[in-house]
Amino acid sequence: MQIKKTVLAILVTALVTSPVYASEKKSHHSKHSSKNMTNFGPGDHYAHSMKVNPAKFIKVDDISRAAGNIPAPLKRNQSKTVEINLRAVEVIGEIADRITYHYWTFNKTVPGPFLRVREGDTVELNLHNEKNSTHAHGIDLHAVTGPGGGMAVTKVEPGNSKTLSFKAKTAGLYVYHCAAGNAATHIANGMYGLILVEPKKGLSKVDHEFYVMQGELYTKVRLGKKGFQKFDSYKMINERPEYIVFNGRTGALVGDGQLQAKVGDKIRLFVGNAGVAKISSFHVIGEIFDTVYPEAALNNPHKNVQTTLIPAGGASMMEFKVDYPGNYVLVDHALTRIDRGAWGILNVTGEENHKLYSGHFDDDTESEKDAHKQH
Ligand SMILES: [Cu+2]
Repeated sequence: MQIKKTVLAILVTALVTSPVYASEKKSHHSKHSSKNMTNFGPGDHYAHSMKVNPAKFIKVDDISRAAGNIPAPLKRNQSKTVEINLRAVEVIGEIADRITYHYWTFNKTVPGPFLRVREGDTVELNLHNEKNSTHAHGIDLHAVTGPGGGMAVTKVEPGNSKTLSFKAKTAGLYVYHCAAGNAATHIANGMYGLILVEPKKGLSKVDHEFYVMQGELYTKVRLGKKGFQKFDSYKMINERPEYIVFNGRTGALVGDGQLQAKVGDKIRLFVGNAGVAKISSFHVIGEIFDTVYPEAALNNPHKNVQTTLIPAGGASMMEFKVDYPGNYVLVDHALTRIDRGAWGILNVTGEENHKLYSGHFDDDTESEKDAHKQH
């Protein structure tokens, strides 16, 4: 018993005096948080409040990344070395009309760029952290095998750059995110995206591919309140987001941002969930997914699925043909979340097939009304 206690004491002492652990704790406490609160994670303390002067950051017109903004399928038959340049940029963007937020981003949008490489490629990823950033940033890509998924070699201070080299050895669709400091805080503030490692034989041909990513925003003041919103770390640790959104803000995939297709088109959705807390029950109202690659594992597709789970820090791939014109609403089917922003529109144009679907349509469907209101 005595021996066990001694071993435990040595372990605890080693942990507390470990240089990395000690320095992170110290720098964080001095900057941001109360010393009275206990936390048990290996990263910085979650308690985080900082004075932000919005005037010190660039204001972006649109924080969201367009769903169609995806590199084309790769046509190569060989592996190569791919260079990727990312910038950690803190900006002011709008969660909704006149509701602004200090977003932390990769390349000034949420989600960050859709990265596309081929199985077997060597990726050289350069990460630059802008000079005016308030924090060190870094990147953990779930496509990487190795400590921190890249984070162990990419923690970069403002004004500096770092390079990570990795072999994309396993095909799949993966989340990437910043994991510096308190990782959850950096994700909640917008630092996430998807990387597709295309299998050597490529993916099947489709007419449209779309990039959708669910995320959460933890603002101090309640949903809908106008003005500049501060981050609330207590709401984050209590897993109570005010906003749950697709592609960075409310209404990102509505109006000009809606997904567009024609009757007969085959669609592929790449859907990621940044979390940081909630599991997404992803569904498209009025559609059935012909094929789902659950958790984006490419080898075991499921057929004819209505709703698919996307874990926090996970992704899924869905394929389906659109058969009838109209608006199809993308949702997290934990449906109260649509009022927090988690919805978008897939608009399909073309001929009606009354054998497939008929009845008297409302002049203005609910979803269209909402689309106009948002826009
Ligand atoms: Cu970060």
